[in-house]
This record gives sequence, C-alpha cells and structure tokens, in this order.
Amino acid sequence: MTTSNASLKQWIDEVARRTQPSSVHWCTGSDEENDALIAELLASGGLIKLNEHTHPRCYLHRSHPSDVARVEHLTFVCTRSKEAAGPNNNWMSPDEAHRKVDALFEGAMRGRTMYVIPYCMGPIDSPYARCGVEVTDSAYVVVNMRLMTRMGTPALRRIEREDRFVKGLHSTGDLDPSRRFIMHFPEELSIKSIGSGYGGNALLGKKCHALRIASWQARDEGWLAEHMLIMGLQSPEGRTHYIAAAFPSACGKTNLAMLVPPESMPGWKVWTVGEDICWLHVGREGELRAINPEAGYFGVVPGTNRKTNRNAFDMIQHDTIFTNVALTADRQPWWEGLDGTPTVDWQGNPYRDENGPAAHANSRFTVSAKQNPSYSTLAEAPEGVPISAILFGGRRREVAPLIYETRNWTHGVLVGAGMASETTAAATGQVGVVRRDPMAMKPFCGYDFGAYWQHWLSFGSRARKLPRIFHVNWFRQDRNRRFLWPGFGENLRVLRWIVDRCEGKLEAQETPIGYVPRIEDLDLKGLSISRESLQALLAVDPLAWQTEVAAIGRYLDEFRSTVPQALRDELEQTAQGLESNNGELEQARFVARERHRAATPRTHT
Ligand code: OXD
Ligand code: MN
Repeated sequence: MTTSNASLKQWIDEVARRTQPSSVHWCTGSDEENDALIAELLASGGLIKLNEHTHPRCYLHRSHPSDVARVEHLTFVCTRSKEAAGPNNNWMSPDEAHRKVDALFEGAMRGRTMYVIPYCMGPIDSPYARCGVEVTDSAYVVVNMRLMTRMGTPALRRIEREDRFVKGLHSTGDLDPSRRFIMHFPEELSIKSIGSGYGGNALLGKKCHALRIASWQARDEGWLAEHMLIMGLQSPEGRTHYIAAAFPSACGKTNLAMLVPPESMPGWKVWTVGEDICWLHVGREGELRAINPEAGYFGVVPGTNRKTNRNAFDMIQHDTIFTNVALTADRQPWWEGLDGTPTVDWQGNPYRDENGPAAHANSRFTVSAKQNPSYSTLAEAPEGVPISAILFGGRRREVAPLIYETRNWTHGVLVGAGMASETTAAATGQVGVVRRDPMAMKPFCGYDFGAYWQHWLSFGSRARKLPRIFHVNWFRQDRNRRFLWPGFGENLRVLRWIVDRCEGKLEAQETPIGYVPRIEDLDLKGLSISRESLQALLAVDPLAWQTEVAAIGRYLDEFRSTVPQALRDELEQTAQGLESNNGELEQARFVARERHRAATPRTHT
C-alpha cells in the first residue's frame, strides 16, 4: 500500500532513505494486522501474554528501566524565535534541532520494520478533528496507537482529501538517555522523537500532537487544545451538563471522568467523553463545544480497584495492554491497591517487599474508550458536546479550598494561570514538590504562556455563551496529614453544586478569592463527615492567600511583557479584597502568631 498524497509519499521516502529500515509497512488498522503485530511482539518478548482465563487478550510490556515516564528536560519546542516558545519551554532553533536529531535518525531503523501510521485525532467525520501520520520502528507503538487514535485507512483517506497533517517521526533508537530527544516544530507541524519507547514520548498522537502542536495550531485557528477531561453529568431529572476539567498528570482525571455515583445519590449518572485531552471550539450559538481527540485511555494503574473506580477496574479486565505492572504467580497483572500477592516485579525480577512497590508508580494501561462502561455515545459526535463549566484543580495539601467559583471569565483565566500542584510520578524528577502548572499545561503548551493566556482571554469576546470557571482541590489535608475529603465517587457532591450554580439555582458565599458554597447547599446525604472538616475544607485563610497571591504575582513576572495586563489587574483585585478584609486578616495574623509561639520551644535564660 502507499498513498495518492504527494507530500506524504515524498516525506515517507525521505525518512526511509535516512533511517534505512528493512521494510516499510503502511498500517491499515485492520484486526488481521493487529493480530499479526501482537504475534510478532509475543515472539520477540516485546509483549508477555497474561492469564487468558482471567484477562482475555491482555498483555504486559516492560519498558527499559530508564524509560518509564515523560522526560520534560529532553522535550523541546523548536520555533524560529526563542520568544515564541516562551520561558515555559525548553527551546532550540529548528536548524540546530533538525541537525541534532537527524544525525541520530541516520540508519536508526536498520534491520527493523518502519511502520507508517495515519491517524485522526477526533471523530473521523468531525470538522474539529485534525490528522497526523506517525512513522515508527516500534510495533508496541503501533498496537497502542490503534487503541488511542482512529488509525488506519479511513484516516489516510481524510489526509489525502485535506492534504494537511502533522508529521511525526519516532524511533526507539538505542534507548540511551543521552541520545533521547522529543522535538516539536510547531511552525512546520512536525515532531521528531528518538530514544524512548514510553507512551507520552512515543505515542505521538497524544501529548506531542494533541497538546503541544495542537495548542499552536489552535491559536492560529481560534480554538483551544487543553489537558482536560470531558464528562457529562446527568441529573435524576434527566438533564445533562458537560464539564471540562484540567488537572495535572496523575491527579485523578481518569477517575473523575469515570466517576461511579455514591449509592446515596440515586438517579445521577456520569458519562465519559474524554479523560485526558479536550479540544474546545466555538459553536454556532457562541457556546464552547468540546471533542475528545483520543479514542482510548493511557491511564495510571496503581490505586485502581473495584472500590476506587469500579468502571476503570472493569474496563481493564480484557483487551488491555499493561505497561510496567507486576505479576502474580498465575500471570495476572498486579499493582499496589489490589488484593493478592505479586511474585514478579515490574522489571521481571522476583518480588521482594523490601524493594519497594511491585508495580512502577507510573505503570499504565492502554485500552479502547469503547470498553468504558460509562462511555458517552456523544464522544463519537462530530459536533462534540456543549460545555457548561470548566474546572481547574491540583493536588494541594493546603491553601486551596475544596471548591470555589471564579468571579468571571477573566478571573477564571487568572485562576487557571496561577494553578499549582504537587508533582507526581508521571514525569521523571522529584515527586511531591509544589510547582505552578497553569491550566495543567506546563509540560504541554507549545508556545509562550503569556500569549497562551491572552488567547484564553480572547474567548471572552469570541464566545457569547461562556462556561463558568471553578477551582477544585480534592487533596486538602489536616494538620495530621489526613485527607479531609473522601474523594472518588463522593466528588459528585461537589459537581452537583457546580451544576446547580450553572443553572442559577444557588446563592454562594462571596470571598476575596471567589464564591464558596454555603455548607447547607452541599448534598451530603449519606456521607459521614464532620462539620469541622467541612469548615476546614471550605476555609479561605487570608494569610495563606496573601502568600499565594504574592507567589502567583512573582510567577506571572517570569513571563514579563507577554502577560496580559487584565490578569495583573484581576490579581490586584484579589489582593485588595484580602487586604480590605481587615478584621479577618488581623485575626488570622493573631492566630498564626499564637500558634507559632505555642510551637516554639522555650529556652531558659
Ligand atoms: C499522561 C500525562 O500520560 O499527563 O496523560 O502524563
Ligand atoms: Mn495527561
């Protein structure tokens, strides 16, 4: 097979000349093709078959131990001007970047098959969808891309019609981290990734295309490419609101998108449209419409069980590829949070307790979205779904209350821009450190954050029916480091308040940072939680918030002149609100001084 598209054909010929594969395979996406690839991977050890009886058609892939997460320090945005990439990205000039990686690609596929994967991000007949072609020498990447995207012949036909696609070149190379680069060329709509077989670095449709390149494309074309889940919330009366929510990697987007309502909230239903990426366009009525560009999930496994997320657990019992999980004696996949005992760890060694977790903290499942019991039929709708609310959130032990609503769109954009979260195992580096992660896009925005925020603000006039913007934090802890909120299915109580606010049904308490629920407005039926915990969850500590506002101000300053003045004005308004709440501020200062005094050991003089 080949193609009628001249520029695609020319590019593939060029790549083949440079990388020297032993053969070229154009992927059709058929079942037979997939079966043959799986058989090859089983024969080569690239996949290990799991217990067919308990986990039909499930496989385990073990990646190289040095290749288990995204590598932000080796990820570059290569634009002609450094300013365009912004201080939020590693930058290299396109000439230098091409020179560097092209040298590494020279002969890189010798003795290997080169796979050509045409794919479509979004429903194949959606005007909001965009296409790409990934060339790779990894059969593991092909079988994953088949689950994660609409891949094969129908995508190739669309590419031939449109004659516009993102070019993604990938080789696992020799997996040496010193020869690993993930390069993005947004001006050329192209990606070059070498030296890693890990999902976010190798499945180019996901972070590289659907976020870094697409965010650039979206600015040019007047839409938004975001790191957000999309869910539908159906009330017992049968009304459905769609919510898009941005949380950093491994902060529970998959769990929230597939939420199982608590028994004490009968009649509520949750529908999943997407769990990681959301493309937002302005619809005909001036509303924001969302599509999920992906067709599958590449989710974090540890912690997934029947209690935390029954839908996710059921979804991955068959036809799933696991990466870096442990095994039980009868070859079932195992990870922390499951019953049973592992016997082999994620690297294939006999498991010993003292060696730490048996599954890697960033071990993953890859599965088709169609296996999700709460999959929304509208996930396939070309026109997407209308969004009523946007949520921003992170993992914060302190400061951020369980939920607050922003004052207006501009304030909402500021809250997104000031988002912060504790880092997780999804990227290499230290875990648990608070870092600013605007709109959860720190690792994924393909251009300067200042310009990105300006683009967000422009929707204030582009879209007539804007969603309300909220901030949530499921992770607040008490002084003994215990979580104050139960999370998981109980988060529906917070979502219900959000929906009620969108419908204009509820008043709320106005604070300097936005609107906070009155406790009596939260649906707490069947939940055992003390009033004290609720007060702590909803508290806005003016002193802590003054520190937070100062930190956000310093962060914005890092982007210098590109930061929109409207965001600085909005921050100033929050600062003034905190300051004019003088009584409360004085009291908070007094309590803090007392606490400090009580905690300071007395010395004898
Ligand atoms: C992911 C991530 O894999 O954000 O979704 O790292
Ligand atoms: Mn993600």
